[in-house]
Amino acid sequence: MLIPPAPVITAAHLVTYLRGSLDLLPSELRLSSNDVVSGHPAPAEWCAKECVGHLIEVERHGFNGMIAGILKERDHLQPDWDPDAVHATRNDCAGSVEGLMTEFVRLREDSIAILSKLDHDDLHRSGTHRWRGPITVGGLLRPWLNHERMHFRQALATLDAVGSAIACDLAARGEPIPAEDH
Ligand code: NI
Repeated sequence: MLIPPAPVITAAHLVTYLRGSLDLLPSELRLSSNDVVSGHPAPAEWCAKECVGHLIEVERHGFNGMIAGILKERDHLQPDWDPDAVHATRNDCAGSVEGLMTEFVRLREDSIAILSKLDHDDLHRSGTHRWRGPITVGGLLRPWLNHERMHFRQALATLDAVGSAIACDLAARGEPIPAEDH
């Protein structure tokens, strides 16, 4: 079977997608109860707030930060960072939705501003990513989009799974189900 090549992702396409989740994620999390945003579908799985915390850190270190570094200096080498240690330190589970959303919106607006200003020459500048190796600015657009889609879906699926589990639990005990948990 012939698999068609993946279409080229432009910075404008990525901006459209990042703007979409910038609108949707804060409204989804703010509309959900604290039990739902802090709940885990399974013990080893993230709550929705942790999904957003992960999006923030990978954007900060791997995409926004990487592109900003490449634009600033030749042969930029991504500073080393430990995603697991950063994730543990953030402790998003215990944090407030508002604090998390403020951080997410601020970084996301900065990312959109950076992407919106990229010109043809910028897209061909390159640096070295710790895990991906030598990469151009243009080469980071597809991985960024893929990463965003993956964890955007994960955050929404997590809210659905936890919300349904809480509603089932309340129904089983004959208790009223709050509107936002339906
Ligand atoms: Ni990830």
